[in-house]
Amino acid sequence: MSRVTTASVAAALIAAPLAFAGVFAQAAEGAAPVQRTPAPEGAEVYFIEPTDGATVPQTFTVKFGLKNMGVAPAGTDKPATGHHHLLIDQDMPPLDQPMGGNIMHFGGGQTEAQVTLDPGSHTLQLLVGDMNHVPHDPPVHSDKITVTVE
Ligand SMILES: [Cu+2]
Repeated sequence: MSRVTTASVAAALIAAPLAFAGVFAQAAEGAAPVQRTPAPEGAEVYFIEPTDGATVPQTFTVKFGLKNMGVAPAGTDKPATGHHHLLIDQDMPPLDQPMGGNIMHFGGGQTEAQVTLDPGSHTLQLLVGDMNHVPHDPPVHSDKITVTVE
């Protein structure tokens, strides 16, 4: 099992605006499908680092790249924008509801993060969410990459 340090998660949570708390409440009440935001034409999210197959130390920096759309903090109602989400050792979440607390949100508009993982093999994947943390339609996500943590 992988583990994200409390520090990393806390950083992501602190950076997220208050709207984030509302998402948890909403998710707890039962996830009704919500309106999805159309993805901008040609939108693409990818890892600047690490690269697929890289060997990394236990604490390492993940840099998010985004093409043909902009980064905006969660809650920002602006066309062709979204914020980053990092999926660690998991598959894509349901696409018709806000992403939950098991996913790292970068609702402050961050474009990189420090992540600490247990030694071993781990997968990483990026998924952009709209102002309400819902994946765009079609979803803007990276390839799932694998890193080896020393
Ligand atoms: Cu989010």
